[in-house]
Amino acid sequence: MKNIAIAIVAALIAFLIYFFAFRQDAVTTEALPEASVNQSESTSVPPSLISTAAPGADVFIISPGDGAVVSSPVKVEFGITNMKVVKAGDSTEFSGHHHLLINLDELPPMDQVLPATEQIIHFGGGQTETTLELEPGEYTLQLLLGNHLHIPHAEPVISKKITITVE
Ligand SMILES: [Cu+2]
Repeated sequence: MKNIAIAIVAALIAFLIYFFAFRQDAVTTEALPEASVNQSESTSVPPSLISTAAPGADVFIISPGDGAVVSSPVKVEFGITNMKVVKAGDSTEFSGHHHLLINLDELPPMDQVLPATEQIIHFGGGQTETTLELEPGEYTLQLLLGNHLHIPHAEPVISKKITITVE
């Protein structure tokens, strides 16, 4: 029975990796909805699936700078300290992949698999930059590292939230 349970869990994890791996890059953000992450229906993952972050781990947005006035398309560069950027599915110690949070007022649960939405963009290919097509307006951007299973680390590695204006 134990083997069957392990097989089921392995299949589920494989599916999640497959699901997210094909959802990067194609980023369009016309008509972003207001932040709305539903926390009521999800459940926490087992602690064994949550990874530890290295001491001093940090992520930050290299550019644009906080308060920048830019024109679309907007190139966003991701910075990282004391952690390694890897592809989704790679469970190397002290590693993860970037997630860009756009206009997200309320953070998603930190002990669950991050959903893939227009406001939570996964970079499961290990990308360290992206280009956003944005309508004119004000936007907030924030980075959040996820582990091989798209789950934030035990001490979430999350950037300061910046605000940019697209002209
Ligand atoms: Cu992810």
